[in-house]
Amino acid sequence: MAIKEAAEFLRNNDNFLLTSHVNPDGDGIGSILGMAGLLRQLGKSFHVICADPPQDKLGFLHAYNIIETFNEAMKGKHSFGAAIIIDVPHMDRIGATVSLLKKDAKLLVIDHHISCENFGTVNLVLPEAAASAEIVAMLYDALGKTFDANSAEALYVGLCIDTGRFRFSNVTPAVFKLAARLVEAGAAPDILSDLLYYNDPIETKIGLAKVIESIELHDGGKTATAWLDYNFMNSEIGKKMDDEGFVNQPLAIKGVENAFLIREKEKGKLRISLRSRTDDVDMNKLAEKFGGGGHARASGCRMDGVSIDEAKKLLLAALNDAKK
Ligand SMILES: [Mn+2]
Repeated sequence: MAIKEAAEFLRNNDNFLLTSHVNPDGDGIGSILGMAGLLRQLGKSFHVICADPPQDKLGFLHAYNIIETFNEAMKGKHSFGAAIIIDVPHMDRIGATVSLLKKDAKLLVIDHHISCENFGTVNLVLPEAAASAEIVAMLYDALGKTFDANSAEALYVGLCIDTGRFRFSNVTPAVFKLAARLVEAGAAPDILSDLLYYNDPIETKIGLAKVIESIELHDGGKTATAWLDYNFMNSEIGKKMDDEGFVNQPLAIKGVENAFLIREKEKGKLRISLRSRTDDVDMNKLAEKFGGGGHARASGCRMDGVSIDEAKKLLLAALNDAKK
């Protein structure tokens, strides 16, 4: 039903703002580029604008150059009456691009976060989908369109990133079926894997060493914590490294079920990644206790005004409570 409504939304509107969350990641970018390909086939006009520049490492995507980064001057140029907002659980997360929307703008929200607030005029929110890219692909089918090579590549990247390289519990037969169709349409798994995962700047490897060194086991070895402090995060190395996958280091230890990675990018402001590889703890709920959210096995939150040590204690205590 929501699929039909979303397809209608695309048919009945035009001149869209197409956007994702602040600091857009592989699924956000892959999904909006995949959607851009669909809009082009529908003969629609649109602008792809995000609040922040996409990650450099996604620069290999063939459609990458259509992504614009928000600037204040855009306010005088654009006032969109319709927007497609992808991989965004609540309105604040689109950041400054909100100022490019008319007050009564119609919004199509496409998302797979369980915490999504359904803030759109039409909401296509499917928490069972592995990636927002999977939902965008459903819209191709609903509208009877086929993937062009650039869109297939972008959607494949979204799918690959949000399934942890087809490894997480969200991987279903449907994910592999879609991946197969995207490969048929031109996505090259070997080339894309190389570009995504075997292409690290040296700074990332040095950062990784630092994270591994910081790992501590708790709870009889079932929980692992790791951290990067303000000084390292703001060193020359810290600024150049890509720390996106770092939380997998503490998680990938034999016997570890839950992991927390604490990063202090700004003084006194902690960003925390929460991961689990069992269903014993809901990391979305745990993150919500601290004002964050995400998925049951992968979520994030922030803490202000506490030290890394205090944050560790708060997280471990909350984890203990969540298990009861
Ligand atoms: Mn996603």
